Amino acid sequence: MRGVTENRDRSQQTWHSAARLLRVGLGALSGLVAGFTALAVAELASVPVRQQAGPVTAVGGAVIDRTPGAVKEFAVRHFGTNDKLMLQLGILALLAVFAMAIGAVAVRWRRLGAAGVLLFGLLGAVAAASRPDAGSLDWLPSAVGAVAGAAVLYLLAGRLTPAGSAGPDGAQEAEGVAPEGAFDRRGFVLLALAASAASAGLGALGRGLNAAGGDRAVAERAAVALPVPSSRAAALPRGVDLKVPGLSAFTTPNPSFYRVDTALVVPRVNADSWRLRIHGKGVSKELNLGYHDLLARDLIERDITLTCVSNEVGGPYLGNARWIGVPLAPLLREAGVRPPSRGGPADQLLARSVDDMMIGSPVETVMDGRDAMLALGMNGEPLPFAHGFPVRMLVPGLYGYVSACKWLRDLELTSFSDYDAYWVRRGWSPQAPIKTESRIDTPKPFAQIGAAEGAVAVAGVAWAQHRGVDRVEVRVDGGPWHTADLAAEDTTDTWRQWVWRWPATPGSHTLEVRATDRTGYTQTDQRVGTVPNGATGWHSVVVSVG
Ligand SMILES: Nc1nc2c(c(=O)[nH]1)N[C@H]1C(S)=C(S)[C@@H](COP(=O)(O)O)O[C@H]1N2
Ligand SMILES: [Mo]
Repeated sequence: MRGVTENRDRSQQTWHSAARLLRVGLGALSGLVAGFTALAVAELASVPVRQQAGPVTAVGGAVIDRTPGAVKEFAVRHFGTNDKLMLQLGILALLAVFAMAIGAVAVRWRRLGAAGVLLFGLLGAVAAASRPDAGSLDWLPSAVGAVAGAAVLYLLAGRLTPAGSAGPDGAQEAEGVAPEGAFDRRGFVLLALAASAASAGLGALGRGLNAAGGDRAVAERAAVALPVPSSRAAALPRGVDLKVPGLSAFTTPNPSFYRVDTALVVPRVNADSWRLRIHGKGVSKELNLGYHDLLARDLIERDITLTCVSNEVGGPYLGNARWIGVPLAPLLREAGVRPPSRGGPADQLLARSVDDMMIGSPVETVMDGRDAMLALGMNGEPLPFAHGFPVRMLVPGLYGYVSACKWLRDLELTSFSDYDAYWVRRGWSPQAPIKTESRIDTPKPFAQIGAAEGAVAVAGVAWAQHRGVDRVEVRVDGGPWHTADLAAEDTTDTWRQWVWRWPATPGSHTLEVRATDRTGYTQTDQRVGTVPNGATGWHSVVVSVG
């Protein structure tokens, strides 16, 4: 007798724990559905606010804002331009895990589960409101989404509790005989499906409407005809491009031009309503200009090689383009600005973007006669959105983070002592001219080179913007330096290709390169990292021949 009872107990226990497990699993699923609802509703709610206020973008942006320089370095280095995609996928994965946990909790404690969703919404709302460019309603999408998600979880969890399976009269509940495994399966499945479908619909609608806002900007950009610049760039000298296989093209095509910025969503600014304000210390006549005001001014066309301070030795974060823009110094003079050397009170030109990036450049440098410009065109077309449409700043010779503000909207004359720009607060130097560097583009690291090839073309680029590249040398296995052939020079503001024909011998070899600029400075072999003002050291590549 006793044995039989025990057996029955045990099988009932197994049944109970299996049922409990199923309910917990379905709870986790409910959490996922609720999370999906929250995100979808938030996406739709972000339409009247702004796309960047959506919770994933807001949290991602807040993470970026708080990421120390070194970690950002790591992300850029390992994920390249995919760093933002990785960040968003990471946030979504974390969110999914938490949503499942909250859902599992909600099976037992519905209110607690719903509160958990609201708490997450609060997190999103706080993140959104804390962005430097946050509008007063940026918290709203996260909040609305969280309320919808919490409601869905509360209802779904209700189907999973035995009480929820009770008839309208509550008979089962009252009798307390609901078997452990019993719950409103049909109700649960229907509700989960309905919530998922509705969320998918609302989310898609939100996405579509957000994209439509961008479409207007796309149409405006497509309608822009860049005027012929009054000061054109000379045709590229012959021999500026050595056309060695594997060597970077002299002019970098727009689609392959590197991109470094903090924007999770590329701003699609409407050119027609865009304004630029120039104001601040020492400005006697504030300027307020529209896009068409800039197009109507005298324009210059210049080749400039842009470089990111995060570019490691041998790294990919530089590119060369033919830019069209409004010369910046005359514009500043019109506003009454004098450089510090002429008694001007402001030494920092602080550029702000529509996404509230803040980039500070030395007024002295901007006004020293170099081709600092408000760029409107890049390689024959209006700036691509990813590169700052409608207007970005460029100062030849300075790293992008201290000169090249994209999606510009405001220029303020201020002082370095009064104001630290975005990257400066994160440990980077307030001022940073581009360092003289060189890179081996071919052969690639660890290339296997056939023995029969004879002279191997070792080729790459060297740059020392606004000083000019004077000489490039290559050495093999720490031996004597060999002077490479330099391509024709376009301008001192552009990089320069080089090639050295290497009489390769079989075996494993280390190739090293160093450049000397027109000031007579030869690149140091001392390796320093990118923080705080740019990497130094010789690029080296190990290859094997034979
Ligand atoms: N608005 C905005 N402008 C920005 C940045 C940014 O994060 N936001 N990054 C700067 C940095 S660090 C660099 S190197 C250049 C890169 O310009 P690109 O993306 O067109 O190559 O843009 C600069 N301008
Ligand atoms: Mo940069």
